[in-house]
Amino acid sequence: VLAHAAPEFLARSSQAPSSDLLELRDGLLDHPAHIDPKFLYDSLGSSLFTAITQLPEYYPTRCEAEIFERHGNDIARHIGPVQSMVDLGAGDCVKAERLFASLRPRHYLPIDISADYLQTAVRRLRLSYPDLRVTAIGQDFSHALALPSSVAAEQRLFFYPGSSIGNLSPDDAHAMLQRIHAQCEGGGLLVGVDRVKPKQILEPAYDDALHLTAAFNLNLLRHVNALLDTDFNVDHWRHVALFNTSRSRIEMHLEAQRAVRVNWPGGERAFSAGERIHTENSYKFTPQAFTDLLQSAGYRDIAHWSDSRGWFSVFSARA
Ligand code: AVJ
Repeated sequence: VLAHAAPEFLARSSQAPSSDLLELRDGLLDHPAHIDPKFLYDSLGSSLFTAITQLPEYYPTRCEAEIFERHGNDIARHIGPVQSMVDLGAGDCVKAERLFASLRPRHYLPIDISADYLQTAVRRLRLSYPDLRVTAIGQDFSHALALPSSVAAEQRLFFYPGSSIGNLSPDDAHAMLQRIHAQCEGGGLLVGVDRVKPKQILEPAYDDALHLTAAFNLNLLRHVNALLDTDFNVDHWRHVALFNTSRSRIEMHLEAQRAVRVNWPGGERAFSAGERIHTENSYKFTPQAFTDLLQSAGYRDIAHWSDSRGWFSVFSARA
């Protein structure tokens, strides 16, 4: 249920919906166990991710910024006029903000599961851009995309940066692209995609020397403890990141460093030493593979730009 928390702030209640809790519990009981990566983003998790984007090993954010800096004018020309800009997984809203000057949206709609974090970002934006209409939406858009009916359908741009789409399985990515397509006919999509490259570059980006990614991954257990009343002891787990070449994805896991029993009201799960919980996939694409995916989801006029090393690409397509 949508509720008005503040003018132009639409948020679900701060409690996770019961379907999320069931999904979490089922994932913990599965073999192998898994937790959806959206649960990485409690308030501390969002801050840790922002810190990760500043690490020397974590190249995607800088590569994408380089693409917008070098090719921003071409990209804006390809997109055409923008009335409303819907930012999927907006986080601190900094990426969208850099495009305001070239895209000149009238109405900005950041959506993020981390509602409190988003609200802080939006407060700052409203001061800097008094003429921009901002509607912040604290929502999990992984299953359904619900936009307020007051948003003009014409010249709507969906912005899905940072290779967040890489978190989805190929089937789920296809379904997400179709859902976006259904909501932006006459408009378009601007999406950032991380590219296939050698393991020697990929793995350190997800297993950095400062162990920020380890903290980001382990923080998931604190968040799950808060949501499910589980008794995970973070000290008993270690961060694992590896590139799965055949599936073209980075995988993050949490590995039990010894035999562990996890309890929660109404359930428990035993993990043996070395047993893992799968916490994230981050798919890497070739430009051809992503072009095919966009085409199969119904997009046309597909163009893409890359950074100087060819590590990351930004795609613009019409719905
Ligand atoms: C926010 C999903 C794009 O997959 O690179 C960063 C998340 N995980 N380090 C990514 C993440 C570990 C990030 N995305």
